[in-house]
Order: sequence, then structure tokens, then C-alpha cells
Amino acid sequence: MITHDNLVLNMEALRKRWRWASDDVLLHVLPLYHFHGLGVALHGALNAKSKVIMHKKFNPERVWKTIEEEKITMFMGVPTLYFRMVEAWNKMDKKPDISSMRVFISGSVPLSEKLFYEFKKITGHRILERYGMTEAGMITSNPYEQDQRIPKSVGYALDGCEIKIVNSGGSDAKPNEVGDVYIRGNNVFKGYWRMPKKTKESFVDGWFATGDMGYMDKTGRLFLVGRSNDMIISGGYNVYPKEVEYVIEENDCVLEAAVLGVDDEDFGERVEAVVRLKKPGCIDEKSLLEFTRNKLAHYKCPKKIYIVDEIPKNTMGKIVIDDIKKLIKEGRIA
Ligand code: MCA
Repeated sequence: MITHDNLVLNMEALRKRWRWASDDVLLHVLPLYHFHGLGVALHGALNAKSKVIMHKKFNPERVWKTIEEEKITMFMGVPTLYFRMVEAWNKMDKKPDISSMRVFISGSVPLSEKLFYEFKKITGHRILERYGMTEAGMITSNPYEQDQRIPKSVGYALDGCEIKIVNSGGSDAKPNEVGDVYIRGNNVFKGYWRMPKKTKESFVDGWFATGDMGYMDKTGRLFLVGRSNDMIISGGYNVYPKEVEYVIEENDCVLEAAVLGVDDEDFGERVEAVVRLKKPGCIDEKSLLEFTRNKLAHYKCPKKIYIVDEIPKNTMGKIVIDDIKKLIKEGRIA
């Protein structure tokens, strides 16, 4: 449940932090069914009264061309977009004139240090990384000043939002100590629609548990290190392993399945699955992939399914995802 104030106050905080003005021209290529495309890009532009140019589908070559032709000043993307834009730039014989550009902004998924510097090398721009989620709109942002944008940090709390880190002992963490990220402020939603139990569990003394893990340095700069749950973020889309596992397990040949996120250059993480069959040879990988594609959104479908004899488990009988990841990395599951 997101209120009018949540949206308006949050966009106002962004307008100030990013110096968004009515003479800006935003190139908008993100889907509108997510907070990034709708809540940040479109509402932000409306709030700042700036012009927006929209592309129905992201195409990196077209982005570069449009920046030159339309004298774009602002661009927003998830890291997958920046990765593909670097590839496209490197292939172009004549590089576009991007001198109109004021700021490139990234969010939804952590931006790697490698990509940050690759982008800087070719364009001269340090991508401005920020942190947010549907439940709270935008939470932090790197400073506007180029030299203060640091890779692997999502910056400082926006106006109206407070952050605290709680360590594993349940106390407020010291600077640089990793813990759970909690937030409160005028950007935080009122709860999950018709889910009172989930809502209650998500707030502690008025602080919202983001589910992200991180630390703050002495100056209050936030660094994220991972998620406290096993959610996979693929190209900016959230994928819950359980949902995919349940679908795979609907197949009559499948005894059990484990779904995991594997590092991927393009998507950041990609979905893969390890499956144990009821009877050897009952189904092959291709047919099982096809089965998932008929039942799930494509971005949730595993890019690869390994059929194995045993799925690694601990003594309690619980699947150990880290062990599966290790076996895949070492080529022992292939
Ligand atoms: C497409 N595919 C994907 C993804 N996108 N698979 C895994 N993860 C994905 N994200 C599949 C397609 O179904 C297709 O499968 C194959 O990958 C290649 O598709 P392609 O044409 O390359 O994909 P695309 O249409 O170019 O899309 C890639 C994309 C898109 C542009 C990066 O995923 C995207 O727009 N992501 C942004 C999502 C976003 O806005 N998230 C914000 C969430 P096949 O060939 O097998 O059919 S809001 C949020 O997180 C908070 C509030 C925040 O902080 O912003």
C-alpha cells in the first residue's frame, strides 16, 4: 500500500539529489510495470516537469543514437542495460556525441565495479548508483558530484529516509559492521495489501526490514553485501526460487528440484536448476525446460537444468544451495 505522500515526497527528494530540472530530457527505456520505470523515471520526470522520450523496447544502439539526436540529459537503467550499452559502443565505428548527457543512473541490482569503470573509460561518466525497492521507493543515492560517486556503494539516505543496520546480536551495528538493513521514513509503504501477517513481520518498532544485508561507514555511506533471503535478481527482475521449484516439481518425472542464482555477465544472476528424477531417463533437460516455459514468465525459467542422481543436503535433510553452486563451479555437476 503506497500512499500519495510516499510517491510525491520521494520524487521531491530525488529531484533535489539529482538536480532534476524542467530543461532535462530523460530517455526512458524501462518497463512501466515496475517501480524503477514507473515510480522513478516517469513520476520523477513529471514531478520535475521535464521532457521524456520513451522507447518501447530497449535497444543499446538506438539508445546511443537517441542520446545524440535528442540531446538527452538523463538516462536510467539496470546493470544489464549498461553492460549491453558498453558492448554496443565498442562495436560502433563512429562513436555518438553524448556531450548533452548530465547523468547516467543505475539501480534495482548491484552494479559491479568492473562495469562502473568500463563505462567510465568509454564515456567519461561515473554511473550514479542508487538503492530502492517497491516497498519504499528510493532509499539512498550516491552524491550528484561525479568524484563522490563510488562503485559498490549505493550512497547516502535520501531526504526523509533513515537507515539503521542491526547486527546478528540484534544491536545497532558499529560503522563498517555488516547487518540487516532497516529503514523508516516518508518513503516507506503502509504494508502489504491484504497480508496483515506479512506486514507485521516486516516491521520492527516502526522500522521496515528490507531483507538486504549491508554496512555503513563512519560518514553514513551505505554498502550492500547481499540478501538475507535466497531471492535471485536476474536483469532487474526478482525471482523466488520456491516458485520455480514448485513448477518443476509439478512434472510427473521429477522427484525434487533446487533452484539457484548463478553469476552471469549480462543478467548479473541467471536462474539454473538441479533436478532429481523419479526414474532415470524419464525426461531430458530440453523437455523439462520446455515444460517450465509453458508455465512461467520467461525471465523466471531456468537457463539450464542439470539432471543429477543426488542433490546435496545437510544432516537435517535441507538442500544446501552453496554446495550445489560449488559443484557447478568445479564442473562436478555438468
Ligand atoms: C529477458 N529475459 C530474461 C530477462 N529479461 N531472462 C532473465 N532475466 C531477465 N531479466 C529472457 C527473455 O525472455 C528471452 O528469453 C531472453 O532472456 C533474451 O531476451 P532479450 O531480448 O535479450 O531480453 P530483453 O527484452 O532485451 O530484456 C532484457 C532487459 C529486461 C532489457 C534487461 O530484462 C529489463 O527491462 N529489465 C529491467 C527490469 C526492471 O526494470 N527492473 C526494475 C524492478 P528467450 O529467448 O528464451 O525467450 S523495480 C526495482 O527493482 C526497484 C524499485 C528499484 O530499485 O528499481
